[in-house]
Amino acid sequence: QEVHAAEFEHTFIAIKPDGVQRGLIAEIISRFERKGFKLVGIKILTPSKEFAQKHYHDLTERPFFNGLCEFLSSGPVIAMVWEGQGVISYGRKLIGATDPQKSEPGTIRGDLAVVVGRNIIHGSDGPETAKNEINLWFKPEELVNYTGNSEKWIY
Ligand code: 3AN
Repeated sequence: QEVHAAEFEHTFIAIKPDGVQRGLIAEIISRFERKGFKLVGIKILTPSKEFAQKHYHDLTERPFFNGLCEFLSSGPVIAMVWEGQGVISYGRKLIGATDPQKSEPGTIRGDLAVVVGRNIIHGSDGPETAKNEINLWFKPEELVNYTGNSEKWIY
């Protein structure tokens, strides 16, 4: 059983192919960065459809499952791990509601997306999914562990 201090909470965040192709990578990263969360893993890759199916395994019964997996594997995705106190639930707040028509202005989806099937970003919805998704997308050695003066401002 691993024991982690609250500030070492991790979440998995992905910028989906629409976010990448619309040129929103820096915009999205900057919202997490300016909040004070810490980027500890990042890569760009085009997932295979099989990989997308693994990522969305909870949604296999949903009618949009196939289209969703086709979409996620249709182009490059930015896969990231963000660290910080409360980053899982606050990350969801930064992202906004699943349907961009219902996401509040000021959230990533509220400001930058229009339809649910093209909602530009994914974020883990709880501690268990965060752990599973990080394990699926990253090897332990792909994550950094660093401290510096910034620790004074990152909680
Ligand atoms: P979230 O991404 O906000 O956690 P989930 O886990 O319910 O939402 O859905 C995963 C993804 O499935 C969403 N990001 C969205 O791209 C897609 N999705 C959800 N509902 C629909 C829908 N009604 N039609 C098409 N795609 C959907």
